[in-house]
Amino acid sequence: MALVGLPLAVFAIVVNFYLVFSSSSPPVCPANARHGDRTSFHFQPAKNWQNDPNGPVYYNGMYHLFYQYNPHGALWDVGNLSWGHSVSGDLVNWAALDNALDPTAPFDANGCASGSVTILPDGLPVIMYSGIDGHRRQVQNLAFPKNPHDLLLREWTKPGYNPVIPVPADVSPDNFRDPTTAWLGRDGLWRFAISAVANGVGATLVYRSGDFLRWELNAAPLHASRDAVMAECPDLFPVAEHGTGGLDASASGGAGVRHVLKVSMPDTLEDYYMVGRYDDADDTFAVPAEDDQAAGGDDYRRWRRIDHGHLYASKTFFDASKKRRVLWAWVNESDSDADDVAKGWSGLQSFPRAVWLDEGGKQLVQWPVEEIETLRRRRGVLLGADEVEAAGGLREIGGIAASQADVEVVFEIASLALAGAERLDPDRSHDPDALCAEMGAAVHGGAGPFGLLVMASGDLHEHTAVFFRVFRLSHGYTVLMCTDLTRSSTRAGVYKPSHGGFVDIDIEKDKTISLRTLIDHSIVESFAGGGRTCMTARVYPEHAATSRSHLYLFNNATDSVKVSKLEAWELATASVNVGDDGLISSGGAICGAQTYL
Ligand code: DQQ
Repeated sequence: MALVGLPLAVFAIVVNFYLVFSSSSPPVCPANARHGDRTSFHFQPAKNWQNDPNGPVYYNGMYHLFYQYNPHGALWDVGNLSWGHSVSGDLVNWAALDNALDPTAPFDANGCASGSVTILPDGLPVIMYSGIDGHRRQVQNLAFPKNPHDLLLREWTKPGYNPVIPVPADVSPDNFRDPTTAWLGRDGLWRFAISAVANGVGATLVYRSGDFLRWELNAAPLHASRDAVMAECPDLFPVAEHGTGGLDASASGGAGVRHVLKVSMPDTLEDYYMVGRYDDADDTFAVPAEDDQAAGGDDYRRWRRIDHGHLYASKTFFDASKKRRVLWAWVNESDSDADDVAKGWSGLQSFPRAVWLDEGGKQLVQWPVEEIETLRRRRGVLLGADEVEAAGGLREIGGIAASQADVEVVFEIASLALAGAERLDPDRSHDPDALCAEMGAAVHGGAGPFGLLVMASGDLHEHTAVFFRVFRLSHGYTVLMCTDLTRSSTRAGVYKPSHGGFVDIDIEKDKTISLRTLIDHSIVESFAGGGRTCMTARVYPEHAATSRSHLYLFNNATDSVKVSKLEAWELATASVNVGDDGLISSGGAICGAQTYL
């Protein structure tokens, strides 16, 4: 379906119709697609490399997602970085448009890097992005819709007066990038935050402007870390102290509102955040004293993780239509460059997540947006009793295609099982990845491991385990969540780490722990404790090319574990971006008889 070049009115109707209704009409896959790894409901362009989500916005009834895109190949190539652009009516089905930005001007000749969209008071959106100029300096540029009446924002103009912000004298020219969505202060001035290395220190800086064109750097950084050289892709957003609703970026600090500062650490490709207080007069962000101590002061690496797995460069936006805050993030590949070239693509976006503040006020809750339910088709059933036997128990969840599924299970932990929990040396609690690597899914324990085996071959030779292990502390208990990838693929050259993170819940009081996992061919996104700990992993099971995948509950603890809730759904394949050849290269069911669900 060619979407570019239609008259506007016809185009808008066609896009809306297409996005809402097309998921029921099976598209065809390109003959050369490597079907098994392509996803069925995660966002991907039809082909080539993508990385960071850029400028997500809800505008005039349509969701827009821009993303870092190399239109010329499946590998990272900074000089070619463009802004890919897709639109959606429901955050699930997407139509591809032409690139919004390409590196064509002196102020972005070496790449259009990351940035954000802000809606101005007259209702018009503006892009602010980091261009890499002809001298390889990172500068900040604006772009405006070419036709303000085009609801789809198909073409963007880069004014000749760019850059609006050149590199300041004390900032390193190759470390000045990734402007956030701007917010309006009570004094009527716009602000945005940006990553920089200023005077040799990694900092998140704030600029102010009365007209969005002339910007002045605030003397104090929003936040700085002595320990981090550069923290990129900052995001500062307000959260309500109570409830699950989201707030617009310009909701100022005050009663009932806190702020979250998130940064991305390039050395480890990990995203960290802290809930704190934003001072809207000084434009500084402070971590509450008690959390500052617990979290290790300004060292981002001791802040909370957005996701304990394979996920980076996250960015949120306020969805005015549903009054919620939604998070997107880049999920990189874990296979080899040669595999990516053979596939013809690289990189996914996480499934969009609604984000809000936990009632305790210290951590975020993340949950797949409710629109995922429009993809639910067949319901899975637990084969056998609602209990998973001790030391080797395995129960299959049957009746569904297990390679594109949404599974939620609640495990009930009896006090008896807790009594068997092993003691955790407090020194070891700083490295959950190492704990999970040492005590994988096959290592039997007192109160765990128990959880899910996903993307499992019939003989279990390949499987990915997402599981919990409860440990005893000097006071109370703690729950470790792991994703064990060691058996996830027999393919050579695949990175198969163990991901780990603690789940901040009171297991002794709750006596239950929940796990929701989205399985989509080569990605496994998990949400524990109702979304308080998230863990994303990439998997490349070889069996999926020739046979179906299975889904199990397992238990390698000393006592049996009761399943008090199970909701497992097979998901339909969404319409995610149409290729130039008019074909949709989605994974799964509709990619031909040789592909197995
Ligand atoms: N990727 C972008 C940068 C950002 C980094 C360029 C994070 O702007 O700092 O593609 O992945």
